[in-house]
Amino acid sequence: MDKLIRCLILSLVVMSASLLSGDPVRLILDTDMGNDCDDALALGMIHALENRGEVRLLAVTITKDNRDAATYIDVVNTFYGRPEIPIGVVRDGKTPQDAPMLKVPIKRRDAHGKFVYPRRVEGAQAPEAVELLTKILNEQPDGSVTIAQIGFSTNLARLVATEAGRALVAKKVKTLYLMAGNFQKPQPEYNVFTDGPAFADLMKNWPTPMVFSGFEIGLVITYPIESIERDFAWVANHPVVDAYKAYVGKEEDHPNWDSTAVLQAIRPERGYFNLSGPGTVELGEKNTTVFKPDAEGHCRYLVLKPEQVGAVRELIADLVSEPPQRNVMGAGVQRVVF
Ligand SMILES: [Ca+2]
Repeated sequence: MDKLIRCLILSLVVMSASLLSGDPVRLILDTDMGNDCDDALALGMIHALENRGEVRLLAVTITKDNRDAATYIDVVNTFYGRPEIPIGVVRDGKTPQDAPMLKVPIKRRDAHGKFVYPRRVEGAQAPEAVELLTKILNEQPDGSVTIAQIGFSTNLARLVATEAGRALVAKKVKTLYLMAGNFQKPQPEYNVFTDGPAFADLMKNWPTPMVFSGFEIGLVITYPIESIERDFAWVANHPVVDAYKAYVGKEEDHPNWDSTAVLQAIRPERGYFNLSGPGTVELGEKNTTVFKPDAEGHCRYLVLKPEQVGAVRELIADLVSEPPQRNVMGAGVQRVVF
């Protein structure tokens, strides 16, 4: 009998351990949606991985100061059956310009005058990003949150500008993944130079580990145009495809910087990339990123594994083009009947 009870206890322990390791990554996405279609690809990929129970998207915060960005993100979340995901917007932020990759899908109407892509909120109604980040982090268990920053550092630098903000991040955030910088050449990278002071502040104040996907990674891991043309045949209209076409404007593969940072954030243990040793990152001359090896440093950057490039490229394309599990009809799109 004793043996049986011990066996039962052991299997319960094993079961709970496996449940624990299978817990979805609690993710916040901070994006400059609208400045390049790779943010839209990354958001589509997150939803596909959430369908598989690998991630839970807690919130999306935006550093592009244009309200269409929030509307478009809500359109995509609604398309994937998750209109409840909170969205926060930057105040007095960078790049307020309108963007066709946002305008085209959010304005599209069908023959009856209805939106092709329903949405829950218009951007103007969304709360301020740092307030939302503070609220969401406070609600999460300690040490449980992953953040992926795939735009400028405006919001996250503001979050850790105060002692209270730094303490909250230190308590709640496991790792920050960033698409930022260039770790191959001393060249300025868009996400860094668009808000250089915010990047410098973030590097000074962020209290937990950071993993960078530099410009050189997404430049090689492109999104294949064949996928845009062939892999979405299951649906008549798709907001990520609309964004890709409106942004790229021609039939070609497009660098996919943001999805690489997000993939590593959700699947850090799968060996898609090598990791540099530890070090520090700071803002260099002319908005370059300077990495200094340091055993005490809490920054690392992704290094390409040449033998994995093809596999990662296909994996991301398969995930982005994966059909949503629910609410496809509710999202006002037509499923192709085979
Ligand atoms: Ca971006």
